[in-house]
Amino acid sequence: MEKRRSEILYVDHKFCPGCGHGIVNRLVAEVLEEMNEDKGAICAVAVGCSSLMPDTYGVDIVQSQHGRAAAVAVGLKRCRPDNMIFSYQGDGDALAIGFSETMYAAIRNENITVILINNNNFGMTGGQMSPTTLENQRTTTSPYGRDVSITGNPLDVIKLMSTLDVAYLARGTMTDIKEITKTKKYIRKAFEAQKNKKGYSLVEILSPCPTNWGMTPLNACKQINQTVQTVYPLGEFKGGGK
Ligand SMILES: Cc1ncc(C[n+]2csc(CCOP(=O)(O)OP(=O)(O)O)c2C)c(N)n1
Ligand code: SF4
Repeated sequence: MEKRRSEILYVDHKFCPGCGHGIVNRLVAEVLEEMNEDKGAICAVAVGCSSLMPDTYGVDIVQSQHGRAAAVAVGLKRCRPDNMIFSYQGDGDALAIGFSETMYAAIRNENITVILINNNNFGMTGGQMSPTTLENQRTTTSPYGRDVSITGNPLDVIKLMSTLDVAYLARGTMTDIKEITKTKKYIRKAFEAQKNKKGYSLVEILSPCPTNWGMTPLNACKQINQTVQTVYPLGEFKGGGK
């Protein structure tokens, strides 16, 4: 059978088996192609597993310093206002060291799109606790489970940004076909907001990291469905009208 694949994805991705990044890469590629924006799209990545993209993803990509992808995307958009500009970041990258860049791009309602992969940990470096790690979740730096009396509560960035004057906020996941379809719709709406010059758009995607969660891919998806999404609810939170 003929293998259907977006032109942007010109070689196989390098993520671990069962990782959510690969599926999200595909969704972003499909949306850009369907919107005829694939040729001029420019992506900013920083560190984390998203930094594996430049080898496999066929749009121009700027490799930024840790956490700085949103600021780099803002610079790109201001120089190239007619190009589709997005950052593609993990939660450790965007919400730990890059928190300031992430928030200030939203506070200024910059006309960029942020694709945020929330896998509840710093994946590439071995599964350390990140701002989004769940209460009691074991990681390599919280071996007895995250103690929120010491670390504060898990960070819900969409809740935080909901108070801001931004164009579009949504949270999806990719645990089954129904959710993948919805998440693709969210990504499309986020890029449409940018195209219509409405301002800042962010789609957070709850994503499994079977390698660091120590789970099979199927159990990692179950963990998202049964636990993660009770802390980080799915849906559109701003700008969700047609
Ligand atoms: C300035 C700097 N600090 C720390 C690191 C180490 N580092 C590389 S990847 C990473 C974690 C990224 O985690 P996340 O953004 O959640 O992405 P994931 O790998 O989980 O997709 C860290 C801390 C670095 N490369 N540069
Ligand atoms: S370490 Fe986790 S996030 Fe990174 S590629 Fe592997 S499964 Fe995906």
